[in-house]
Amino acid sequence: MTVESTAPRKPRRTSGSSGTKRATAKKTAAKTAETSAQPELVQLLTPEGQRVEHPDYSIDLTPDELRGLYRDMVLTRRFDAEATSLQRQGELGLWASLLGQEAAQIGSGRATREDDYVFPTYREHGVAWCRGVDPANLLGMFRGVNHGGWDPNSNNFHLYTIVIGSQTLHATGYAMGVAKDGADSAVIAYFGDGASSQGDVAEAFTFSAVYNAPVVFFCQNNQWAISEPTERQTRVPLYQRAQGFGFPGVRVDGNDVLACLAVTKDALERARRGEGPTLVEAFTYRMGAHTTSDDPTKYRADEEREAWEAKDPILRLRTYLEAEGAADEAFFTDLDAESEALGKRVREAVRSMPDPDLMAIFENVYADGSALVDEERAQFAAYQASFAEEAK
Ligand SMILES: Cc1ncc(C[n+]2csc(CCOP(=O)(O)OP(=O)(O)O)c2C)c(N)n1
Ligand SMILES: [Mg+2]
Repeated sequence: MTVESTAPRKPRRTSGSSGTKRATAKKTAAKTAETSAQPELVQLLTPEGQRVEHPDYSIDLTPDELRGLYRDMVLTRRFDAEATSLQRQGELGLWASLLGQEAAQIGSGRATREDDYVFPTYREHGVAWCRGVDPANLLGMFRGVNHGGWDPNSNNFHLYTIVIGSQTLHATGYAMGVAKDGADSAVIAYFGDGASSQGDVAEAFTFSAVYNAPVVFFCQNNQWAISEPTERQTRVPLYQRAQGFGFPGVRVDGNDVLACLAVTKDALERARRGEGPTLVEAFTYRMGAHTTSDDPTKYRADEEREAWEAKDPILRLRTYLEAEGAADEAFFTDLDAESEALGKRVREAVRSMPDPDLMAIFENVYADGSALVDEERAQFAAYQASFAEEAK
């Protein structure tokens, strides 16, 4: 693939746009649907669950592998719903739902190899699942009982990063290190459409291009950065940004798990071959609120969400599985039971998370200790002890 490959490609068959069915929907909804019928969008499974071919990307999966992707998406959605409920029940302080982005995350996550390294934002619950991070461990930070919840090196999955876009720089530096080590693994950095406006992301693009770093920039364009729409971030489709930095960009249907898998695999292999970075823009939609603290009805029309419901990533794969006879009723019934068991396990795990030792906040600040931290520790210990004295 060359820089020229960012030019629009014509798929052999394009999907029918759900936008045409909703001609009466409000302007925002019509606009969103319209953008999905783009010739440059890589798609292998239409919103109607129909398999289509693409001249540059192909994929041939066994029924078992297809069922595996479906299972990943269903369990991730179930876990995510449980986390939202736990926040509403007061068990978590906050939750950032991935609802609607399951295909982008499972497709790209399953494209990674065990020795690749992943740098997520705070919404990559599906990618975490693919990397083998226990879903319950994702919740400690959102409950406020730890600063992360897992050892990044156990699964090559970095801690969640809230500082928008900064992980693209961490990923670039890490990838430059991978190249210096002569390893043939790759690095993938996740970020959002809003993050694309951050200086950090521009710097990461520049450095990775100039140093030919083995990194894939995976942008989930979910159309919103809290209440700001993508048109406030860019005048050109985001994938085209890469061209100015001198590496390829590709836009993939982010609600098509097969296309996300194929495109990300291709980009990771390119990185492993020493051909440098790729920007993948997964064109998707944030179906829920930004976080549980947000109310999207204040800034976007219901019709927009409804238009995207017709492109649901899980439903389209189910339709395909059923049409192909690749999954029977027992598979779906068993998966329902597995989902419920996962919800229960996560619920119980969160409720039994021990409160942290408050003094632990002073640990791991300096390797050799510090007089200032010692003083603050002593002050805090005295402050805590004052409550015990008051109670006497
Ligand atoms: C440097 C920085 N600026 C601002 C924020 C506040 N903030 C948190 S999420 C967010 C929007 C991010 O949008 P996007 O990159 O599209 O990701 P999404 O939440 O849609 O997945 C902002 C501005 C932050 N966390 N960090
Ligand atoms: Mg966004």
